[in-house]
Amino acid sequence: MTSASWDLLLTGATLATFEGDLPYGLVEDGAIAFAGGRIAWVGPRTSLPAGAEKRAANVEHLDGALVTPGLIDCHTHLIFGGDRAHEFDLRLNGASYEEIARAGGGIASTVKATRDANEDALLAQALPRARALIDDGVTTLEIKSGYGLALDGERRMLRVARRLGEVLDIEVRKTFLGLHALPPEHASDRNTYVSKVCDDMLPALAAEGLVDAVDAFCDGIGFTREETRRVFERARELGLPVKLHAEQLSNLEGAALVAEFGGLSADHLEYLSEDGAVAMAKAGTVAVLLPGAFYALRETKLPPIAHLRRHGVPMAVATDCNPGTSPLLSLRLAAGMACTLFRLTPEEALRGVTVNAARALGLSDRGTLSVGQRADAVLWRVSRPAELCYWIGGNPVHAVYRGGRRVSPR
Ligand code: DI6
Ligand code: FE
Repeated sequence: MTSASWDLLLTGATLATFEGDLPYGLVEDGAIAFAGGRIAWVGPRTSLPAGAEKRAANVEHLDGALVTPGLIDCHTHLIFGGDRAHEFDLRLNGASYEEIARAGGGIASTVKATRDANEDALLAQALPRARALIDDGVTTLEIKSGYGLALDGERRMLRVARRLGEVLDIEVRKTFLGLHALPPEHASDRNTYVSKVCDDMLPALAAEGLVDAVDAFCDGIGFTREETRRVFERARELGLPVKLHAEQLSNLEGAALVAEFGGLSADHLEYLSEDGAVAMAKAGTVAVLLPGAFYALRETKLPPIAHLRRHGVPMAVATDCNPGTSPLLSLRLAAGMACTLFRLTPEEALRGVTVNAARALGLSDRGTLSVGQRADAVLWRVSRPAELCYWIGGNPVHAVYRGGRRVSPR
């Protein structure tokens, strides 16, 4: 008996590889093999080498079921204290945002609840949210800080992000979002806060290995271009990539700014100008579309998809999971909403939660089904890729593999 060289061989699969020129990179009656946490073989079943089934420790025949790369949620604020469901209720009973904010609500209430929670409490609250995303097909998750807004609180959030990845055996990419909101103690002195972010918080957290990328909220109710530029310059000195919440509620030309720094992504983009799209295309900056926030805010201004397509800007889709503007716990639903609300094609939306989401995180070892990539894959109980965007609700996941290991169902 020969010893197995593949850990798992899946045959009779419909593979959406997102490789090559075919729509979805589709391979009908395909086969895919994992070995040592990587994809060792992928292609039509009829091209498998002779005796392939004997080379595998485990073989599963899928009867036409769909396999995609593991989904990548490239923009979340998954770690936070409390929630804002009560405010949602108050608003739908007639209270205004202003009244709620005056009563200490809004983002300030999440900052307070996050500051009041210790690491274990934050982890316990985030776990079911992360599990919901994983059970829905996610194998790589980005999580931002930004509800601590001081060194201790930001550190706590990023440490919890790291622990979450360890506990759940998925990869968590950690993004420092010190310029998310002005903390109450700096309400009348924003310059000091920006200096603290650039000179104290970011260098300290980067030295602790807690920062994979740096983000900011560049907007009328967030931070100016000049403030954003300051934190980007510090990120560049530290060798860290940047990304930006840009053009969500108004056009401050944040997309051009993040492109100037060769940024990984510009996110939201409802108010993006065509010039901004051109700058992103030149820099290779990914457009991350967040239909959950568009929906929850009942936004009416659509991101300029035609400009993004015309200039060849890669588009990703993410949940933006956060307690204020996008309490969304399904990346597959985000992809569906990108189709229904933003008119992406299902192929664009699915490239947006796989290969282009990997790019938005600067990761080249995942996002497609091809030899040498990480063995991150989802087996679905559907047979056509478009179904992933078409069905609303339900749970079509059969199994989720990360690095060749099954992470859902557990
Ligand atoms: N844009 C958003 O939509 C969220 N953050 C951001 O920069 C809102 C976060 C919250 O309301 O808690
Ligand atoms: Fe966000």
